[in-house]
Amino acid sequence: MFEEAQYFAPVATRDDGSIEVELGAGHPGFADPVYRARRNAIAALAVGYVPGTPIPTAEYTDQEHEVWALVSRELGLKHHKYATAEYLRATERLGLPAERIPQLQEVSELLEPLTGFRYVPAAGLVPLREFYGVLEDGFFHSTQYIRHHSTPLYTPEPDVIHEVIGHANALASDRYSRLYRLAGAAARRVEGKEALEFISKIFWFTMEFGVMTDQGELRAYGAGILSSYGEIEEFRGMDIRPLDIAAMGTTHYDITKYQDVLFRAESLEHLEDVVGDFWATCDDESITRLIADVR
Ligand code: NLE
Ligand code: FE2
Repeated sequence: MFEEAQYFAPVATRDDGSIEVELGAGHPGFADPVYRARRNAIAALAVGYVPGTPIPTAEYTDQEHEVWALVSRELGLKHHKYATAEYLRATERLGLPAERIPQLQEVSELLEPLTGFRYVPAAGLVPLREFYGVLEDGFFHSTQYIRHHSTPLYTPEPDVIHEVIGHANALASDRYSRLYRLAGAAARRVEGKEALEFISKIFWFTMEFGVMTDQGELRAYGAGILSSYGEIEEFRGMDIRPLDIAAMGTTHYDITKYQDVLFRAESLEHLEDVVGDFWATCDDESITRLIADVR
């Protein structure tokens, strides 16, 4: 029940000190050596990063900027139809560039005055407790490389489009960013691995892939749906279940595919009441009880 889908890819250091970020065989860039080299070089910028210092600049190629511009345009159109009003308001507040990839430093500087959130570059593999824990302090770990140009509509791993168009826009909302911070506080409060994984699954089915009733229809607020112009066209047809802490915390998912099980909140207040309150109050004992009830 608790096999962990890897969120960030593992990183290996080669003998010459350069790094290799693991890439699954199903990734569209798997057989493209030029892409793999770019991904490794951009990921290397994050190695040794000290929080609070400027995030190193990634010199993106024209082709990479074009991928951003294309995805940005497609998502801009689809968000009006499929994203929640709160997310749409937050995108206006943040004001990301549409024609070029913004630097993470720039994203961080746009975000901080709004909700206090700052970006931290991640080469790969950030331990769960670290990734979630620092959310409480307003730090968000982010990849800096971009998806493969052959498949702009969907990528099976977090990339700069997902982190920024999906997450930074949501983090520009006072109410969503508060939920991220509560997830962080919960992750720090628990001691057991099972409890931490339970919290991370609630995060997955809400801040990553959450949907809710909004303006009378099913709309997405989860970053993983909002960063893919392929998946965003499909989520309304998936298996939509009622928001339920025990169910979300124990349902298996595969990060590399369109999510076929989604959980629906009835409103933003409903999400805050159920998930916000859970994160604000949960501990190892209460989570163990929830898991036992499901089994
Ligand atoms: N599938 C997402 C996208 O294509 O934007 C990225 C991974 C989200 C966990
Ligand atoms: Fe994400």
